[in-house]
Amino acid sequence: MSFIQKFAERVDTAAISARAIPQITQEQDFGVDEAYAIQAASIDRRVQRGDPIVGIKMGFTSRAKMVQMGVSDLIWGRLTRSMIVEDGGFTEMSRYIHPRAEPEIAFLLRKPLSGVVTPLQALDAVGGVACAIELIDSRYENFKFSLADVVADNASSSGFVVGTWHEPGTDLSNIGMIMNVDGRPVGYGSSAAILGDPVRALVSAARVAGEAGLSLEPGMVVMAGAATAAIALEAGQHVRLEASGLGFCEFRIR
Ligand code: 0L1
Ligand code: MG
Repeated sequence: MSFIQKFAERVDTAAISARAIPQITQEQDFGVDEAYAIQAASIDRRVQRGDPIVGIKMGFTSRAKMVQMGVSDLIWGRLTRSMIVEDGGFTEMSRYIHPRAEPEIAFLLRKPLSGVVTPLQALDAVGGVACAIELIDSRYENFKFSLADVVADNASSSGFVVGTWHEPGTDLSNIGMIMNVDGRPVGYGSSAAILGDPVRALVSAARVAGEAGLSLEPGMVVMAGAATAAIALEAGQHVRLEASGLGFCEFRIR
C-alpha cells in the first residue's frame, strides 16, 4: 500500500471513529502536493461508501485564522453530504473529537465553475449566497498540525450549516457577523476579513478545483472561509450566527 493510501485510511478512520491521531508528518515527511493526494484518497473512501462530494471549503482565508493556526497559506477541502447539519437542527458531540465553529459565507452554484475566472465570471455561476457556520474538528491530537497535516485531514472540515439562500447580487464585501453561543455574543467579525471580499475566495475555489481536476457543478456549495477565529464547542450548546443582510443560521450540539 502506498503511503498516500495508508495515511488516507488513517485520517478517514480517525474522522469516522472521532478518535484523535498523532500528526502523520511526524511518521513521514511529505509536501503539500502529497497532502492533497491523501485528502483526495481519504474523501474517495467516503464517496465509495455512498457519501458524495457536495462542494468545497476554503480555509485560512482570513488573517485571524492564519494567526490562530500559525500558517500563511490558503488551503481547501471537500464537503460531503454527511457533513451537512440542517439549519436549526442538531448535531451530536459523539461525531467529533474537539469541534470548533466559525462564521462563514456560502455560495450556491447554478453553473459549473472551474479554472481561472474573474470575480464577475465567478459570480455569474452563483445562484444564491447565505451565511453559514463551518464545524471544524482536526483529527490530530490537541488540534496541532503542520500545513501538510491539515491539508491531508481535509482542512479540518467536519460539518457545515447553511442559512436561507439570498439573491446572488447581495453585496458581500462588508457583512457584519456575530457569533452567539447560548444567546451570548462570543465573536464579532466582517466578511471583509475573508480575503477582503468573499468573492475572492470563490475565485480561488474555482482555481484550486480546476487544478485538482475537480468539477464544481450546479447545486454544489462553496464555503468562503471564516470571518473570525473559530470558537471551541461543548455539548449542549446552541450556536447562532447573525449576519447583516443575510439573516441567521443556527444549530445545537448535544
Ligand atoms: O479556515 C479554515 O477553515 C481552516 C481550517 C483548518 C485549520 C483549522 O483547523 O483551524
Ligand atoms: Mg472554515
